[in-house]
Amino acid sequence: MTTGIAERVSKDSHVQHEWSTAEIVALFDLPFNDLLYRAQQVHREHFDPNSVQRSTLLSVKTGGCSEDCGYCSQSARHKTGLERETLLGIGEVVSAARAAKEKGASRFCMGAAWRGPKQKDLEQVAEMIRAVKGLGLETCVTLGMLQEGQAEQLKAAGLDYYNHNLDTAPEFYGSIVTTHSQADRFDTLDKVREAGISVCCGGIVGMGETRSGRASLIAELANMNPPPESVPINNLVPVPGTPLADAPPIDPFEFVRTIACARITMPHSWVRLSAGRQEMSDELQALCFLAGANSIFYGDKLLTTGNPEAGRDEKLFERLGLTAV
Ligand code: SAM
Ligand code: DTB
Ligand code: SF4
Repeated sequence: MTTGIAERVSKDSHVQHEWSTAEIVALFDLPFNDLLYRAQQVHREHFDPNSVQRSTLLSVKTGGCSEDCGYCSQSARHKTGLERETLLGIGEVVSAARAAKEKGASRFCMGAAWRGPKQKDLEQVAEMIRAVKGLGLETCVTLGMLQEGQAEQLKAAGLDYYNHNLDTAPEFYGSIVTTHSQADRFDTLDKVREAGISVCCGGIVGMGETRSGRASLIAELANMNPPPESVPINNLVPVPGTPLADAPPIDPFEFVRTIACARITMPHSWVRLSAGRQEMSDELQALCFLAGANSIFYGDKLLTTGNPEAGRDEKLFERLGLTAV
């Protein structure tokens, strides 16, 4: 029996967290080599250090989202010049999934720019999940907030993972998003868990948060009971027209430290080196793998922004002796 996450948050003062923010700040503060050594030790206890899981993303409904997330190209409130698209047809989704499988992805993730799905939309997404699952791929969707009963419908269609991020420290969340709260996010995460779907939940760094803010986000993730099976760590992709277009980039070593802290505090989770990889050198990505990242998005596009071409990733895997899960 898992503890309800929303319940844990509303009774926050009574919760005995396994990881305090201060403990995670102390990890961040370690000399870089000590932190990486510790992360690598934890990584090797629980995973093959030379295997990396690969998921391909597809935006099945792009743009026009009612929410005001300050980083997002798809919010209707920001003038990003992104063209809105309606929900893709099943044929397009199946051919993209088939191509992803042929290129060597093991999971196919479908994202929709919604506050949450309407019942009619959910039925169409369920059909997509059934079709993708039928190709022998693991399935993941990210559709926003779920209503009662919707997680069960997704589970019945064959959904393996639901992605719903906490995105940033609780004390910073209101500076980035005002149209929903972290409590709303926890409510959906509880529904996903209760339906028996694996949880994919992480966040974004480089939005102007402090080191303590990054530690506080990691503490929230690590103290979930159980922690998410998959933890995407996104480096902000600054999108012109969004409030965060000019956010100063995070020091790359601080990004690696964030990965290492996630690995140490969530030893059994897949830690995903997510958005922002296109702007990273091969050397920086290698450091992220050394710090315990063992999953990536694979394919030329994320949802609306770029990702390294599959060929570049293939070469990097070969140079580092990595194998795909
Ligand atoms: N609407 C759904 C939601 O908010 O959960 C699903 C789609 S949303 C685009 C999925 C995640 O992508 C966000 O939670 C955020 O972590 C990440 N993301 C969005 N825009 C980003 C950006 N510009 N840079 C880095 N990560 C981003
Ligand atoms: C996640 O944490 N990162 C992915 C996935 N979950 C859905 C999305 C990254 C989006 C980056 C910006 C874009 O392409 O629009
Ligand atoms: Fe973007 Fe999702 Fe926020 Fe909508 S809810 S603006 S798609 S991150």
